[in-house]
Amino acid sequence: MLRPQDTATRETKCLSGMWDFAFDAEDRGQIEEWFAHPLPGHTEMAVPASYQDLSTDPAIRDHVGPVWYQREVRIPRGWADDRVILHFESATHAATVWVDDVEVVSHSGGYLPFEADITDYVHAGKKCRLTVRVDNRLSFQTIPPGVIVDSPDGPKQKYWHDFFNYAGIHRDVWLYSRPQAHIEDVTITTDIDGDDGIVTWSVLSHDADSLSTKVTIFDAEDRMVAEETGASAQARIPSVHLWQPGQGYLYEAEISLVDGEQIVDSYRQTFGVRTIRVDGTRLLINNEPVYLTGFGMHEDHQTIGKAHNDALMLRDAACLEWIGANSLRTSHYPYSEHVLDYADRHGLLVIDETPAVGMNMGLGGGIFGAQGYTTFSPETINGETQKVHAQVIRDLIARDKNHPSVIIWSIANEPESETEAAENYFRPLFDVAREADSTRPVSFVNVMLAPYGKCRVSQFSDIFLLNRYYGWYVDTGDLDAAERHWREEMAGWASENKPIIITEYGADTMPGLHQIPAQPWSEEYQIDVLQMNERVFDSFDAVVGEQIWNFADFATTSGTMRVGGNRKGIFTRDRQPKSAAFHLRKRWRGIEQ
Ligand code: GCB
Repeated sequence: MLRPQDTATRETKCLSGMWDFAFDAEDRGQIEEWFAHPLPGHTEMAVPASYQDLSTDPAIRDHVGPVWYQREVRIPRGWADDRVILHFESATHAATVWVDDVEVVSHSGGYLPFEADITDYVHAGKKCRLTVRVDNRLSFQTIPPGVIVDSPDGPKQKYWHDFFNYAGIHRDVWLYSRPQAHIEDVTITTDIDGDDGIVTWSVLSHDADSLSTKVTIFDAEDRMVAEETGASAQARIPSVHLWQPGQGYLYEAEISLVDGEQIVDSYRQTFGVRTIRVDGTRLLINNEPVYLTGFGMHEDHQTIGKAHNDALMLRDAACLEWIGANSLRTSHYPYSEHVLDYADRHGLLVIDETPAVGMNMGLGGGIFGAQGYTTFSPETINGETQKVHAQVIRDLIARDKNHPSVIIWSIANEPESETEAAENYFRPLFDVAREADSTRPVSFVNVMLAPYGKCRVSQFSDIFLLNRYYGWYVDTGDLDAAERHWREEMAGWASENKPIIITEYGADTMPGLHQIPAQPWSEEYQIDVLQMNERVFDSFDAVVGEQIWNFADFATTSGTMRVGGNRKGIFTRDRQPKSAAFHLRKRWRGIEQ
């Protein structure tokens, strides 16, 4: 699937803005055919936004089930000869879409794009009614999983991941036009040969048997540097400008379907020329070792919840730069493509994660009350879930494969991984990822409950991604013991001849709480926990990256472990620094204050 784009042959119309909106607490909308007329009792809703925090009504924040969005749209009059596509960058977690009375697409999974060709149901220059039913329910067969529990007050959604179950249309909605014969997909991979870059592409087209494919490559100054014909072909860029950490140099491939001199369809794909390789305990980009600094993040903001907003993204990016972060993990789901575009342009390194989080009833038992469930079983996470999981891995890679910033695929966060059932569940999923992309390391994020020697899934990882809370969830307040235990465990992982990135470590911290001697929850203790971790990382060559949990405080489900959400942020939820931010700025950039 390509992104909506304005080119010589394609046009876009953004449908973000105000839509009509209705809750469907009793799930009657489909039977009553709400798509066929104005939504009953509708109010207004902003798109994109999570709907939960826009109101003051607890029933809205706690709503379990479908909500409906509706608006009219006029199809541009110039699109009469084109295909008309309706494209959603994401809708969380499941969506069904109607154009007037016709159902045009259904999609499951809250963080990846989907679209429908609606040409047959609309007319250029005429209006149509768009209706979208968005469902926030999670089950054992969704990624992430959850379960609906009945209660005297109605259904309650349980889930085992530590972030609030925001829902709604979280990213832009588009109408776009494309020609009848068109480009459907493009995959670009790169290599380096001496001073030159080698660019290999594969272009998939529809209804284009009699057409040829032409690819023209431009550098960042818009100078043409290579041109070749062929749907699967290669070009050489002499004296190539590499994409490097911190310097996101981008080329653009203009892909054209041509009939002689006539351009039938055209699409632009940016890319960077760089290589990634794991060599023993080193992670190499362009054959040079890299060390990752940065954070596990969240798409999470006051009021708009999980919606993407360019302005807020820029504030996050400014904080990342200020502190000296060169990387981030899209914990715990695929982020907006605009985040990856930004990372591409600025040379940020991204660990790109699927939404497979909360697949660990052992962990859930402690924090989220998952007692009584078995993680992998015919009644819980089962073969059907595994198929959905495989598809989400394919879809993530299909969406993000051309982003040079993406350097590692993470296929899950902290699943159960110490059991035979886990080994059987995950083995084929690593194969799925490697079949979809053989150019990047594949991994998953290991949890503390499956430490070195116990984990049965890490054997499949190209690189170890470890989340460890020494000094917080274990050895709380006792950093001497924490450091001793951490070193003992790290020695095990470091003996495996694979690189290690610590993808989570940290401590909940209330901004403004100061204590000497430092105690958990104080700003001083957060710094002490970081320093203890840094001593451990700095004494193992196999550690090639440190990503703190979390970039900023974020919303969670309510519970006795959370005070107004998760407070492990180095920045507050409104992106102001806690004391630890200055410590990190010194470590990562050498800048005092
Ligand atoms: C974890 C999870 C993350 C949580 C974090 C915490 O291990 O991966 O989603 O938010 O711990 O703060 O407990």
